[in-house]
Amino acid sequence: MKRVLSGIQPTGEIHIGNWLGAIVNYVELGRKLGREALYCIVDYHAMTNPLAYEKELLAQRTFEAALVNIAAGLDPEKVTLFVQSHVPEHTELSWVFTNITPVGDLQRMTQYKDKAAKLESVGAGLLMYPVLQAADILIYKADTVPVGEDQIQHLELSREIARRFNTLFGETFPEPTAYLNPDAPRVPGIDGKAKMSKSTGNTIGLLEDPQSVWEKIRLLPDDPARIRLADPGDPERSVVFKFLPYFAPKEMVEVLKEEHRRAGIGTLAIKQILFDQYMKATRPIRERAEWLRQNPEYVLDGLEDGARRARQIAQATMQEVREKIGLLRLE
Ligand code: AQP
Repeated sequence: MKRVLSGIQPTGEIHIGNWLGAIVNYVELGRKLGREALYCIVDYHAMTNPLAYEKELLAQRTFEAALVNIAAGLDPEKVTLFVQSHVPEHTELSWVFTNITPVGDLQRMTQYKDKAAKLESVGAGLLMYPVLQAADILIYKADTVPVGEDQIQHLELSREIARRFNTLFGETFPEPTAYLNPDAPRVPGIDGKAKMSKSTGNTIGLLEDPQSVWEKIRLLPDDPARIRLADPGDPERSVVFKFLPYFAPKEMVEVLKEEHRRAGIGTLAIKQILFDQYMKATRPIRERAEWLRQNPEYVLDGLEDGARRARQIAQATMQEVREKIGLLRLE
């Protein structure tokens, strides 16, 4: 059976990059492609970066990530939403994959290099991150993975791992392909440059306090050449216009670009429109999140049920893998 799978790390507040880059696709993709869909809160991945991992916060962040996904539209009765550590077969399969993955391939991963460069001591888990990710996907034999552009390189490695396993042990895994949101493959951070990312702290949260969101939007850099209200601007050089199309209708964006070019509207007024549109888009998610906070058992029951369903598939795959790699079996 063809399946969709994706994962999200409980490393901090879910942001609009996660939402637009990945979660919006989670909601519809399984139904659209007629495939079973599984979504995973990857808590073991959250341990790989010591700058983002905090023991005291991990459980709460995991719950919160599940809550936000449900609030954003994932229906735990229609898709399988679960926590990675509740299905131990992921880590078991990742060990098998570790043995068929060249260290050099892992050292070439851009995310590994970027993160390792910020650390005094690099744990082996950070290097193995894409191997565990390959196991997350392949344990369900998923062939479609809705992700942001930042995950393309890791996904290519998952394909290579699947190929290598199939060559060594016989046809077992499909080669999974990425499914990007063409409108938001890479949402920038609030500086307009680096990718928006929980661990970088350059985010606008999906459920962030409105006052704090406004403060961030208020400080978004405009075209640096536009100093006074009367100065004409170039919307291509304005970070405000990088965010506006995510929330405002196309026609509205075009009108505002034109106004910006001919200095017909002040930057603060455009920022106010961006804020209003962001609030409009996120309001239903905020309302559902509020309800879920009052009814946490809905989230927890969904996760329990999800882990049970995921485990059935994962156990069957592991059984097949154990046989193929030649382990001694007792029954
Ligand atoms: N800025 C983004 N634009 C589009 N998609 C994005 N994703 C993440 N950031 C963007 C996609 O969201 C899914 C979950 O990814 P994640 O949990 O790794 O998100 P993160 O915010 O990137 O988390 P971290 O902890 O800060 O990780 P690093 O440090 O690795 O960036 C994925 O599908 C991702 O592509």
